[in-house]
Amino acid sequence: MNNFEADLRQKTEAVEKLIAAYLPAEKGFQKTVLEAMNYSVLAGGKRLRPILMQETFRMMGGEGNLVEPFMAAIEMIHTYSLVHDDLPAMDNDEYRRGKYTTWKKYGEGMGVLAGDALLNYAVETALRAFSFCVNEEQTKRVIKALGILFQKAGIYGMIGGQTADVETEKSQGVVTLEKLLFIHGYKTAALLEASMMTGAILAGACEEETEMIRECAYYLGIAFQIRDDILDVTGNEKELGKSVGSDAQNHKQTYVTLKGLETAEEDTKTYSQRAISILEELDGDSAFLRWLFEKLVDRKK
Ligand code: GRG
Repeated sequence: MNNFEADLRQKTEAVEKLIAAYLPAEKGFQKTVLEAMNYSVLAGGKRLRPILMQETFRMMGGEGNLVEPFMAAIEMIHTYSLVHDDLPAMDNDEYRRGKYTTWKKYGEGMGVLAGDALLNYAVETALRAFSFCVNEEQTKRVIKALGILFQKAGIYGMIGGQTADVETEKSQGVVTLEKLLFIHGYKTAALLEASMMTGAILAGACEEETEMIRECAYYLGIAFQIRDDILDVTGNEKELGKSVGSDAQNHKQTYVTLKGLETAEEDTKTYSQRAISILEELDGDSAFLRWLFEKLVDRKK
C-alpha cells in the first residue's frame, strides 16, 4: 500500500467517525425515521464529498473545525439523493452498497421521509458551523458557504440535473451531448463543486481561486460520471454492491451509448487531466487530491 492509499484509509475512518457524531439519537415517537436516516448514512460509501471538502480546505490553508459541520451536511445531502433516487418512483433499486436500499428495508413511505429528513437535517447541521465562528470574517465565510452548498444541491444544481435526467429517460427521445453534459454537470458535478467550493470558501479563498476550484470540481464530476456510465457496462456487481446493466435495461442513453466505450474512456482521462492541471496551478499542496482524482476516474466501484 502506498502512502496516499494509507492516508485515504485513515482520512475515511476519521470522516466516518465525524459523520456518525452528527447523526441524531434514535429515540422518541419518530424513532423509525431516525433509524432509517442513520441506516442510510452509515451503510458505507466512499465518503468522497466530505473528503474532497476537507482536503480543499486544507490545501487552501484552512485550519480548525469550521469545516466539520459542512462535511457532515454534504454527506447527508448526498445520502438523501441516493435514498430518493432508489425509490420505486425513480430507479426502483433494491440494493445499494451491498445492502438493502432504505425503502426496501423500511418501506416506501419511510424512504421518502428519511430522504426529506436528511435534507432538512443537513441544513440544521451546516448551521451549527456558526457556533465555531470566532470572528466576523469566519461568520461571513459560513454564510457564503451555506449559499453555495444549497444552491448546488437544488434546482440550479443536483435537483435540476435529476429533473432533466428523469424526463429524458421517460421520453426515451434522443439525448444530445449538450443535454447529457447538462445532466452530468448538474446531477453529479454540482455536489462535487459544492464540496470543493465550500472547503475553499471556509478556508478564506478569494473569488478567483474559488472559481478555479469550481471548474476543477466540474471536470472531476464529469469524468466521475462518465466512469459511472462505463461501470454500468463493464463493472462487477459484487465489487460495485449494486446491479450493473441497468442503463441498457432501461434503454437509457449515457455517455457510453452516445460516444462509445473507447471514446468514453479517453474523455474520462481528458476531463480528469483538466481537473488535475487546475490543481497544479493553485498555490497549496495538492499532491493528495491529484492522486485521489487519478484513483477516482480509474475506480472499479
Ligand atoms: C433524487 C434529487 C435527487 C437526486 C438524485 C445522486 C443522484 C441524483 C442519483 C444517484 C444515481 C447516480 C448515478 C448519481 C450520479 C452521482 C453518483 C455517481 C453518485 C454515487 O456517488 P458515489 O459513487 O457513492 O460517491 P457512494 O456510495 O460511494 O457514496
